[in-house]
Amino acid sequence: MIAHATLLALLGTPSPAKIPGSYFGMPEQASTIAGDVDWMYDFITWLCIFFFVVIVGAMVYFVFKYRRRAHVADTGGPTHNTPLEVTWTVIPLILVIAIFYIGLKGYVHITTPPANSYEIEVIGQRWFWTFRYPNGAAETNILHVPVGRPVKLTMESDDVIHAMFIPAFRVKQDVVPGRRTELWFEATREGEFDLFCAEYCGTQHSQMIGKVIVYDEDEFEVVIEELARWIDKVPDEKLHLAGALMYNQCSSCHTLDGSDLIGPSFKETHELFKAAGTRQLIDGTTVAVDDDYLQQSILKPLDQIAKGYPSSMPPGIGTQLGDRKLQALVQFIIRLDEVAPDGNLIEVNRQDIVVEEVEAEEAE
Ligand code: HEC
Ligand SMILES: [Cu+2]
Repeated sequence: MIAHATLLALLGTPSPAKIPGSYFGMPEQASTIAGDVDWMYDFITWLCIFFFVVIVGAMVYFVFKYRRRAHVADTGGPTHNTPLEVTWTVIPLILVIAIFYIGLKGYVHITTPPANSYEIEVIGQRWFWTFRYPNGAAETNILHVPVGRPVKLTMESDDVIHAMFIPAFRVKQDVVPGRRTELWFEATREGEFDLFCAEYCGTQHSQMIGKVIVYDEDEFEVVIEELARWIDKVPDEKLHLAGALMYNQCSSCHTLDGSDLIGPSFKETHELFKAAGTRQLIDGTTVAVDDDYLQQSILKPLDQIAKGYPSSMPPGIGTQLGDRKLQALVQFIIRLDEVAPDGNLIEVNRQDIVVEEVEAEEAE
């Protein structure tokens, strides 16, 4: 940012650090680049305001001063003024070159992740985000990151174009099927910030929202460690409660109260299971709604499509889960009357369902 500072000095404006946030309704600043982005935004806006006032002011003034009056002869007016024309060409030229230069520097900076970045894999799907960490931990719609360390997101889409947008960090990047895109940031403050999909991706696009949680480095390690292993610490008889914690991955398409969304309500599926009922598939066959059907429906959503519904369940959803999480979701549907008695999910806390000793049993 040396050149940045030099230019600021040249332009006679205060250094960015001294500007108290943004004047133009930007959200809070929580990353290393947020201050620079806002400074540039404010600078361009003030520049526009300044020239608007000067140019429109002069125009209005001249309209009055040189308005047509009866006793003044029409002399034709000036046609040319070299010093004036050079001035109004050179000053804007310097300004736009300065803006381009700072912009280019900033662009190169925000598109080049530092070599020591912490890497997180991101998958965008209609209509949720999955974040996967180097230790195998995964979480939906909640991105955990350390403060004061560059974080690089490597992003892929499983279906259509999405876009990762974290306003407080001032970063936004398209997530495109068939291509890996990257985005990096370094959070400067601990706390919770909004995360959005910023590319219209279908009917439930507005549900594709999440949170970034920023921790100090030690706490971050603990959270990620816990995230990788929590499901192994849930005893079998509480797996349905673990499933309840994962329901947010399914909620954009499956309700709990019997109403249809994109897919059948889990209430209906649950009732079919209890009644040992069957499901008609689009290929004309009928299949029993049993444990196996539930598992296969989650693992390979495209193999058995329930009649009357689109084949729009994301194929990748089950393969990312691992066996125990898959069991948790199956148990969640089987025991739905306990987890969502009246169509509303009961409150479940991860701390309440994990048991430390179980880990040893499950490990062998
Ligand atoms: C993008 C929408 C979408 C999401 C997200 C989604 N599903 Fe589905 N799901 C569907 C559709 C559509 C069907 C019906 C067509 C079919 O059988 O694949 C379906 C069918 C099912 C079935 C079969 C139900 C029955 O009654 O026949 C199960 C079980 C299921 N989903 C579980 C899940 C679970 C568990 C999740 C979350 C981890 C999930 N789905 C997420 C769209 C979705
Ligand atoms: Cu999206």
